[in-house]
Amino acid sequence: MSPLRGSGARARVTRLPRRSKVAADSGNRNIFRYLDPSGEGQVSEMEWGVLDSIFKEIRFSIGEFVGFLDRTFDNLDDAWDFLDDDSSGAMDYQEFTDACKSIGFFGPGRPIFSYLDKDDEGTVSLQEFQVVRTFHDEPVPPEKEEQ
Ligand SMILES: [Ca+2]
Ligand SMILES: [Ca+2]
Repeated sequence: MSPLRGSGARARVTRLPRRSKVAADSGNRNIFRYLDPSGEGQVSEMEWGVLDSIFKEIRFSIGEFVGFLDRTFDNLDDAWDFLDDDSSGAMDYQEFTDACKSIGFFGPGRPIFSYLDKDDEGTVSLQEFQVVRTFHDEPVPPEKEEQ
């Protein structure tokens, strides 16, 4: 019997998981993966609550990170020149952690980096880095002032 017998054999198409009812938008994708390691594309409502608070925490951390950049550099272009230490046009994780140390930022580096690395390929491009500008534009929470 020929092992090649069976003309009907065809490659099995692996179906992508159905889109979760909780949409994992690009900003949340990396975090989403933490909570959905099996990749079934579903998070329960309870998990979503956890996700949401993690997400807020990461946004807060990035806000802090951007604050550090602000205090250290004149503008974000200068910050980028510093972050992309070897001027390769992208910041890898090593460059990121080195830069964090240099500016004295000891926040949660990995989640911040993962957030910035939107396409998840392991480096943050200048274009991906632009997202920090949105943290700039966020209204600063009003300080509790007398009067
Ligand atoms: Ca680089
Ligand atoms: Ca990237």
